[in-house]
Amino acid sequence: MPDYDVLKTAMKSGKVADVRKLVEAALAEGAPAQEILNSGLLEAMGEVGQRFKKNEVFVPEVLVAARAMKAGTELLKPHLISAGVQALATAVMGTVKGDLHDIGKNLVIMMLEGAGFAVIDAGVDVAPEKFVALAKEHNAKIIGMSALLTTTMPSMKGAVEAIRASGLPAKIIIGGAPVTQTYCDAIGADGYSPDAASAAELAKRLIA
Ligand code: B1M
Repeated sequence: MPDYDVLKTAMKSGKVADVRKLVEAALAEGAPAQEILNSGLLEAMGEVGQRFKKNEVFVPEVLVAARAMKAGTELLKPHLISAGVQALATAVMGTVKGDLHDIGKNLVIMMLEGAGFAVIDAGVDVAPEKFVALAKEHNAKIIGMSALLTTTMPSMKGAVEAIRASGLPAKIIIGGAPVTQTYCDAIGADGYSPDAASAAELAKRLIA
């Protein structure tokens, strides 16, 4: 079993090269990518978040940890995505307008790809009309939206309205730390999920 404390320490200090080395070593010794993600990278980012909340660390520290997390998740990506699976359907996935957080969005993308979806990454700060345009262009069956700020959540409502008004048949799924099932019901999205893995399961159920 890899020493996840060492990996977490490297990630929290933003040591990109060390994180890469440790993730590669964990994979080489046969640890499952999902375990490395959960027990190493996600736990470390959770701890950074708690310290950020208590003003024990500040934006630059969070940013370097986020960069290290991205470096680690990039290495895990091919292991999380099952090779050669025929795309179930296309999904468009983005972080909503005004919001620049992309780590959760990228995890959801990985899980959707792992579940067999072809995913169009709309990026961050995505306006409702961009979700509509991309979904139309790629004939998407799923539109996924992520929001990390209470101030950007309302943009999800605008996007749901724009998607419904466009007549697109795509199912809309939402998530992100402040998002809840109650909010999902209130804005008329098709589904909410609290984490990336269950977002992929939800998307599969919705297109079944
Ligand atoms: Co920001 N930030 N941040 N930040 N940041 C939070 C979100 C915050 C909770 C920190 C805090 O105060 N404790 C707080 C929001 C408070 C609020 O609104 N209630 C906050 C703030 C205030 C801000 C700024 C305003 C700070 C400032 O500038 N004063 C600013 C806003 C910038 C902007 O977006 N316009 C800001 C900036 C940043 C950084 C740039 C420094 C950096 C982002 C780097 C990046 O993403 N590339 C950052 C980070 C890293 C965080 C924390 C520490 C970590 C977020 C994260 O990546 N978590 C965060 C505190 C925290 O969460 N503990 C915080 C890991 C990620 C995997 O989780 O995205 O929740 P998450 O995804 C989860 C689930 O939510 C779910 O799946 C994932 C797990 O499997 N999920 C979905 C996500 N999307 C989904 C979609 C789905 C389904 C599930 O369906 C489609």
